[in-house]
Amino acid sequence: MNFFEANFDGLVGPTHNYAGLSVGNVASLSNAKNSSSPRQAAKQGLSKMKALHDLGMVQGVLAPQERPDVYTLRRLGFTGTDAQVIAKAAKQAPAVLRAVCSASSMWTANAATISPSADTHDGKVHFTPANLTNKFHRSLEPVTTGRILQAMFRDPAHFAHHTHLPDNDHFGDEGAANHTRLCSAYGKRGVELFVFGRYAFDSSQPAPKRFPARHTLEACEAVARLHGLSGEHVVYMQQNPDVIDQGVFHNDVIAVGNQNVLFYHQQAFVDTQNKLNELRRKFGNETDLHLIEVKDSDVSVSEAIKTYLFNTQVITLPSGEMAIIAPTECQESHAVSSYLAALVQQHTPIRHVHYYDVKQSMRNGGGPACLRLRVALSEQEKQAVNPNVLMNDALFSTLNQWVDKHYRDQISEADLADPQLLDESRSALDELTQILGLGSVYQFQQD
Ligand code: SUG
Repeated sequence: MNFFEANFDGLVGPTHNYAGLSVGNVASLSNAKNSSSPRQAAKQGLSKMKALHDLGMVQGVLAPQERPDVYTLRRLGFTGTDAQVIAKAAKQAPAVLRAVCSASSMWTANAATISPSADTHDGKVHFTPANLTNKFHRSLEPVTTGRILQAMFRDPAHFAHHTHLPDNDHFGDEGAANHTRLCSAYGKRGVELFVFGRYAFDSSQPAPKRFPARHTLEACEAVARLHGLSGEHVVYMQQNPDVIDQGVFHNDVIAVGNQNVLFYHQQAFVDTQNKLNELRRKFGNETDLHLIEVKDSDVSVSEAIKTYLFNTQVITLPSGEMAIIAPTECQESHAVSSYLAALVQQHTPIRHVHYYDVKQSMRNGGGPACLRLRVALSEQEKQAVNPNVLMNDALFSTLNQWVDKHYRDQISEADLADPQLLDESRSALDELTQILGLGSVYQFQQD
């Protein structure tokens, strides 16, 4: 049977803005309060999706969430009509209003952890939405994420959906941003590599000092249990606390993998050699495992954070060759672009590099890999996916028109207090659920 990897990219929501909400994420803090362009952001994302579709990849769209989240404002004691709730929050708690307006669900690498059917105990594809507890604005996402995933992957014969882990920092879970699957082929059982920032129940273990470690070992173990993975096919690696303290807030800012390739920075992990030996052993020798380590002397950690060299997508093209999908920031850096030009000449499966402009997202710390959720599927499982969410020429043009109709060109901090923004966002999402055939996944559609 034919197996492949599908990428589901987050469609940027109508409230995309720069609010400086993510301590530990350098770009988010340094662009705080700049004005944003939701329309441009959504179009940059759509262009990347279309480009991957045109490369012959299976590409899907993951819908954004309803923002501002007035339900959360009500839970926090703001009362009255929706417009009054927003006005009161703007006056009394502007930082809270900024948080409930974030379009952060666009970074779908953080939406969930997915284990393909070849790895799980019951032969189904398993989904666990990430609780994203470490950041208030992101902790508002998992319930709706779960609903949207269920509306996309409906068939219980193929897809198993779990509830997100308990909402507490002990089980802080950032989803697939810290999860990589290595395999000889998509349909063969793989090794699932879970990367965590700290131990929740053992404070004697190393942990970052300056910035938060958002994801715990205990969260990784819980997801592996839920998905019915065999211990012989799972590896847990700790992120180097020093790189978290330099701004590597997710592992996908310093490492990325695909099939038999793991591409990572020399400083990414703790106990690197032992752990990579475990990975080699569990991977087996059906095919060569390429562990491509980038040295400090080639690209420093700070250059990697600035350019997002590792927040690239390593994809397998229909030809069987691999390509790196990189942000234009990599092309603009001499160190990184020359590294990549040399890499594609070496004896690894990576033969091509393609650059795309996702600057609107990059300014909040979200590169090409943050914008996508990977789901390895068989042909039969793909047939069971809601077909309306799969990218093609017609959907690309419909979604571009939809963006033109509903999105503002510019948003600044003051605009977040405009009650009109909620109405605009709701009418956009209402229409989107019809385009994508999602049903009533949003709270406002259920009231
Ligand atoms: O969670 N930024 C996101 C970026 C997520 C990137 N994802 C991956 N690396 N997979 C975050 O830090 C910033 C929002 C703001 O500041 O307005 C933000 O949420």
